[in-house]
Amino acid sequence: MLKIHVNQLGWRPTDAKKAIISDAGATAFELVREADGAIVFRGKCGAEIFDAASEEKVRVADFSEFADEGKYFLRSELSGAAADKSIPFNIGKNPYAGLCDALLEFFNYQKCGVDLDAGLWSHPACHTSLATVYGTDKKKDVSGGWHDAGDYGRYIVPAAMTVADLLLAYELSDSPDKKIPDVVWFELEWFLKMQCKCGGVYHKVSCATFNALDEMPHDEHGDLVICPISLTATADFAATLALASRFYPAKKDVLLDAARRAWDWCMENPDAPMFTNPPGVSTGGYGDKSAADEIFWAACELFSATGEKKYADAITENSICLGLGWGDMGTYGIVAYLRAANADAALREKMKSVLRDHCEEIMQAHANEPYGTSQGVSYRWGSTMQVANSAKALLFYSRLVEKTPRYENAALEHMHYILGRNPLSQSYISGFGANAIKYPHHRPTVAVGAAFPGMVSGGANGDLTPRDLILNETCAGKPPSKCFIDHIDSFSSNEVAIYWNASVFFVASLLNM
Ligand code: 9MR
Ligand code: 9MR
Ligand code: ZN
Repeated sequence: MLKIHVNQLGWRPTDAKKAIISDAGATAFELVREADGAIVFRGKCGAEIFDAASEEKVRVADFSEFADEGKYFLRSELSGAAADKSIPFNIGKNPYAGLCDALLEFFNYQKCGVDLDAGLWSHPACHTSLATVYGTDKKKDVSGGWHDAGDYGRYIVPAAMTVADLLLAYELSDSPDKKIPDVVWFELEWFLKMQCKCGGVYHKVSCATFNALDEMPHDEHGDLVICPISLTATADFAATLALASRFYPAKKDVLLDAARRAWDWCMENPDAPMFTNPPGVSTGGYGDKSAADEIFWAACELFSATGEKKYADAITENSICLGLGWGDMGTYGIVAYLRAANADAALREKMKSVLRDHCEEIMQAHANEPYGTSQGVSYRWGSTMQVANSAKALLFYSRLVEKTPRYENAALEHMHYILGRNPLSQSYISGFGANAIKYPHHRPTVAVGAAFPGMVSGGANGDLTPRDLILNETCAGKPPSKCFIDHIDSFSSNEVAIYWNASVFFVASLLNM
């Protein structure tokens, strides 16, 4: 068991560099050059800290002042045991080279409905047959879009936040050679197909049940079912297309028209029941308790895109809400409103202060978490995204309201957790880090027998989802941040998903990693 936890890619010379040693007996540490074993830096460990999420006493090994480029590892004497070593890592100008490209490349691999030319993972077009609208004999072409995750369902709700993250990453990045990723338009074309003539948007399309774990996409031949229209999918669709309309000038009218019709449907059907899988369908549900946050987001995006009064009227102090996960989307609404021309000054100030309070809460939790997170003891299905989402909130504030260096630094600390500085010394991104995930719950990975680089794993899940047998077998009784297994069967700790990739991509690209 590794006890000295580092970002397995390393650090940039001028960044703060802190490793965590999960052994209170370690009091001093050495930084050793890998090539010749020379000790290049010695330091004292910080005071003992109790980390609630791993239920361990840890110490910080801070070597920020050492900035010489090279490959190193850390070494320390542990209580009563021999010296322990960390995984070797780089100090260099760009230890994260290739990371953002790989995180984005994932969206090419997840393409549905087209021939995929991608080495080992190549396959002919999948899921191209017409789909049946549930409960009718109506057939519809809804080909295209991305497979959601390790399964081949295509769901509007999680796809909406994915598109938002990719477009906002483009918009807020200060990289000189940025460009709008082509794969986003691929997804938007699918969105357009998922709208009914009535303006409402179908919640999802998939086979009725999940297929075998070792099936390539084109080998899934079950009938495709389009699930009923939902309020959350329709509001998310309106928000996403209104947002996208400013990125694709040539398509602006098509996108805005679809977004407006979706909005009108929401206004005409405010009491539509929240989505649950209809009888016979058991793929991803993406149900919700409330659509208020999705409607708030849609109103803010449509107002930002059109400046029209009817959307402004829907935005009130009471409607302001927070959230950056597929179930709670409020912060995206704030982000849209803060960018809108002609926004109401008082409402804008209110939203800034709501976002600032939220960021301060994140910073308070962050101050108590040696691994650089702000989770408390909450590690649930998709915890890697939740870690990235806290960083995302900090970056939205810092880039849209006021440049805030301590928020920027905290966001980077969250990334160190994802890249291996965590209680398990586990890099949650395939191909990045000496101990990166290798066996994600991802059908093409299982079918081919190899994972492609740049996939973000869901991560530690202290809830021990009962149906996830392998997670229960290996992690029962463990503290929340240690409930993880790099195993193809652990769908609740080691699946991959488009919105987990997009969240991490957003943070990594804004931080120029
Ligand atoms: O593979 C499925 C995965 O994509 C879902 O996230 C997960 C949760 O609904 O379910 C997985 O399917 C499993 C099923 O629920 C239980 N039996 C094993 C399946 C994995 O092969
Ligand atoms: O990411 C979703 C997570 O927040 C939920 O707790 C979980 C159970 O409802 O579902 C996750 O989403 C899965 C979806 O239902 C099917 N495709 C794979 C998704 C990631 O595991
Ligand atoms: Zn497909």
